[in-house]
Amino acid sequence: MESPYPILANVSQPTDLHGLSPAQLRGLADDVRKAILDNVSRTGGHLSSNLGTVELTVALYGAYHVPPDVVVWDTGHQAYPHKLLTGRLDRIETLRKFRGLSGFLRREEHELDVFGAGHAGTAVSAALGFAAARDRLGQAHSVVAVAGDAAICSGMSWEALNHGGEMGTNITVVLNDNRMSIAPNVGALTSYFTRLRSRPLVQDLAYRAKHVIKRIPGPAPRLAAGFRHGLTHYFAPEDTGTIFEEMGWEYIGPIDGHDLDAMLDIFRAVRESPRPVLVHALTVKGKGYDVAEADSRKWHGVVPFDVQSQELPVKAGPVAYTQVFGKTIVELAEEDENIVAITAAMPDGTGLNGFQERFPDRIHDVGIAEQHAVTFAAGLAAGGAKPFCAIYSTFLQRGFDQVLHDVCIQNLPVRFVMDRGGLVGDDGPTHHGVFDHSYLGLIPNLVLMSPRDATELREMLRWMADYDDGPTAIRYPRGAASDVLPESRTPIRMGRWELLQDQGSLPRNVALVGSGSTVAEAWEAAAMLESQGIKATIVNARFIKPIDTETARDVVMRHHLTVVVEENVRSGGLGQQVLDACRDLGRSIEVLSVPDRFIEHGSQAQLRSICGIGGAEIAEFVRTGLESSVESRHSTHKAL
Ligand SMILES: Cc1ncc(C[n+]2csc(CCOP(=O)(O)OP(=O)(O)O)c2C)c(N)n1
Repeated sequence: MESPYPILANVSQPTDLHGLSPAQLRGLADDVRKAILDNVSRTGGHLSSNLGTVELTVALYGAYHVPPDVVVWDTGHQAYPHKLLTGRLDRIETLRKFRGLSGFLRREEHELDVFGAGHAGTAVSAALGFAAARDRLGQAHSVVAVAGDAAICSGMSWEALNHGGEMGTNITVVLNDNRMSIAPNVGALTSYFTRLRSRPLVQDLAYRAKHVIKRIPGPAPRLAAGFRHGLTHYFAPEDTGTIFEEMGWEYIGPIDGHDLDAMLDIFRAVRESPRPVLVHALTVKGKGYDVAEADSRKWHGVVPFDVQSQELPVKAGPVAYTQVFGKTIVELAEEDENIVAITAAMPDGTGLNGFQERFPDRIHDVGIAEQHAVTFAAGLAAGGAKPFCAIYSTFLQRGFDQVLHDVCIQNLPVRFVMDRGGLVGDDGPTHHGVFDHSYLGLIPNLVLMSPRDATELREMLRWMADYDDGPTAIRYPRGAASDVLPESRTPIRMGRWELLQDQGSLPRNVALVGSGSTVAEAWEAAAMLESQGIKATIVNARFIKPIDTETARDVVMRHHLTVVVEENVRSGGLGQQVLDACRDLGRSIEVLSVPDRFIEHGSQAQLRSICGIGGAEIAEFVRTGLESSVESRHSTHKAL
């Protein structure tokens, strides 16, 4: 049967593109776009960004010689065309599924995923590293970084542009400018890019450019000499010194990032440059799929959908933590005009979009700039405002020193709100928030909490809003807030846990200590154990820092076995704190946590199960643990 993607089906590596005619390359781009749409509609994933990079990727691989040339993709969420052009068409239907293709780039997945990503703003730095290694090893290939207009605004990209302009070696940065982050891009640089966009397109000069290039006699060396005099000179009439040129980069652009022929010409020329070049390509997010072009924000990351109906399924089911935060922060801000919110390019993902609509002058979207977001929040707090800084757990890792140095040493009341704490599911290892118990738990002054359900999140946020004595943080998981837990609840008090169910100290009883999502898992485990005659005391460790030492010691003392369950790595986590606090009690304490390795992508339930922290796994662990401890008590008696 003929493939629905006839040209793409015959491409297994980028150099295969070199044998294709311009018309075939255009056909290939159509195949790639169709393959993305067909497959993402079945698997879910990042749609709009990938529809926008189709021609750009075909042009890069048509012009560069990959390998040995190197292409580094920033973030990696826009690299599905790269996956398709590097022989992964037959596996694209496994995208983001357990043991299937990653939604980002991974060195383990393919040799041409030369540099893994998931967090934004790393490509220019990494590509410069490749270029410096090439120069050191006396090699001659070209190096490219592709970065979006939001990623390029991140601090790290500018640190790299600063460095690269001085290094002055062969490297091309392709600025993939679609004017969008996930939400519309923000900041002064974005306005600057808009001004650059208004220049005449390079294509309008293509005729002249071609003639200029043709007039430079001889092949590459002569062409390179041309570059030494400044390529911009040949391509752009208004070489009035863009910010990039001032920093030592040639600037080529703007260029229509969907004009395959023009891009092929430009990339072929730029490949030879002995100096750093930035190519400014204008693309359209969602290109080729009307609804995604019209609303790329909605279609940035999607669940499976029907291509024909052009509609995303409406989410049903229990309320998500993100929505609970979004609603509560608006209520709190109605009551206290000092409250301001900060997001690092994620107003939708963090749930701050409602706040943005209601209080447009009280939200600061700082762009992909988590480090700045944290220190900016510290300044706001020092200046007397009440900042709520909402950053996913995984992205706050970027701001670790800022949390420690700017917020916590000065004991400033910044409120951190971290969505996606724990295993996030299909985004995989770059996005799991399984380190925050550890990286925040080790910092003095910081109070860290995690809610067991939606109601507790609301109460914690209220408690946090009233707490002015120092920095606070709440972490909660991706997805629906659990509803399996008892409705009765105790008020939040600093550093105090909640005893959800107390079964007393009979020999076959066990104590389960959970925090956040693992309280529900412990609850489920308790129900399973009950049917096997094992009763479980359940503790809601709502404060991860400081822990409730009194309750921990009391519970551990009264139970033959205490199991702490946390959706975080073991090192530096809640379990280790409990072990430290109860070491002298001579009781058994076990810790179930995320193991010391990077966890793959898959569904959250699958991953919890693999990590041994799902309800069924907790129950099984307790059952075998109790049996073996009873057996060992028997054998000790026998030996005596
Ligand atoms: C450090 C970090 N912060 C936030 C994100 C979440 N994020 C993923 S893609 C994206 C927008 C990227 O926009 P851009 O670089 O312009 O690429 P485009 O999707 O428009 O192609 C954001 C904010 C991230 N991946 N990394």
